[in-house]
Amino acid sequence: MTSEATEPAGALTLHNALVDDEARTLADDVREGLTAEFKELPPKHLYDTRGAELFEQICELPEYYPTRTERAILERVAGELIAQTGAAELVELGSGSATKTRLLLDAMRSAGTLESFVAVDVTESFVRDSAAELLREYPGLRVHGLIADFERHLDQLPPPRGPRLLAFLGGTIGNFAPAARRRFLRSVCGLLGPDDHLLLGTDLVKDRATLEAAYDDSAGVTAEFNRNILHVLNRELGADFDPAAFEHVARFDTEHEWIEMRLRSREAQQVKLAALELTVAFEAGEDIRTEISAKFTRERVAAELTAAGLVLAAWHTDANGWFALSLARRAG
Ligand code: SAH
Ligand code: AVI
Repeated sequence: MTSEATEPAGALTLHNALVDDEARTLADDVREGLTAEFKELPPKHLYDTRGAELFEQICELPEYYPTRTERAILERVAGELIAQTGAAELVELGSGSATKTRLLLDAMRSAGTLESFVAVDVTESFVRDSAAELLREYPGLRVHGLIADFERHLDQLPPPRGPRLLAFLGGTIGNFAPAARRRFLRSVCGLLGPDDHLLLGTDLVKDRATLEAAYDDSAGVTAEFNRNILHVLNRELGADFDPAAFEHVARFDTEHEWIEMRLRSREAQQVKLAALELTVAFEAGEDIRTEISAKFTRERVAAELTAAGLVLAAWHTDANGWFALSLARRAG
C-alpha cells in the first residue's frame, strides 16, 4: 500500500486493489452467469482497454445524450455545488477518463478549497492515464488512483483530506441491479462523514425512442461495445465465441424502467470456455443480458437515498428533464 497520508502536494499515488483477485472474479461471474437458466454477465467486464475506448466513442455519439447533458448541468452548477459543500477532496467512483471531473476541480480551485482528487475505476488504463493528466493540469494537486471494484473495495479509499465530495457520475448507478444498488448506496452512506456529500448522476425516464436510440446507435458503436465482452471472454478464459454470431439488442423495459442490453445468439451453437472446462449451449434466439441501465425519477432517487440513510440536499436537471445531478448527505 502506498503512504498517501504523508505524500506532499503535487504527488501521485496509485494502488491496485484487483491484482490476481480480478481474474478469479471474472471466472466466477462467467461460470455463474452462463450456466444459469437466464444467461447474464456483469457489465463491469465490458470495460477492458478496448471497451473503455469504445465507451469514450459512445459518449461522442449524437444519439447518446447522457454525457453531454450531464456535462451541461455541471457547467451550470459546479460553482454552486462547491459553495454548498465546501469540498476540498473530490473522490470519483467509476471515473473513466475523468473528463467532467475537471468542471468540479476547476470550481474547487476557484473557491480556493482544492486539495486532492481520488480516481476509482476497475479499468487500469483509465486510472493511470487520467491521474497522470490531472497531475499535470492541476499543479499542487494530490492525486490518488485506486484501481478497484467499487462494489467490493471502497474500504481501500485513502483517509479523507478535508470535506469530501464523492461523485458517481454518468448514470453508472443505473447499471446496478436493484439489490446491488441498495447495498452500494448503503456502503457509500457509511463512508460519508458529517461534512461530506455524495454527487449522484442519474439518467431519467423519457420516451422509448430516445432511450433505445441512445443504446442502439446508427454507427454501431454500442453494438461493438456490447460484443466486446465476448472478446474479453475469448482472451481471458480461452473461450471460442464468434462475436458476429450474436446480435446486439437494446430495449426499454417499461415495467422496470431500465434499458436492457443483450447479445442474442443468431443460431443454435455451442461455445467452449477452456479455462473453465465448460461448454455452453445456446438456442437460436437465446439471449445473454450484458447490462441494465436504469432510468429514474426524482421521487425514486429521493426514496432510494432515504432508504440508504441519505437525504437529498439539491436536485439539478436540464431543461428537457433528461438527466439529473443529485446532491445528498447523511441523514440526521
Ligand atoms: N464517470 C464516467 C465514466 C462512466 S463509464 C462518465 O461519466 O463518463 C462507467 C465507468 O465505471 C467505466 O470507467 C468503468 O470502467 C467503471 N466501472 C464499471 N464497473 C465498475 C466497478 N464495479 N468498479 C469500478 N469501476 C467500474
Ligand atoms: C456507464 N453507463 C452509465 C453507460 C449507460 O448508459 O448505462 C454504459 C453504456 N452502455 C451502453 N452505452 C453506454
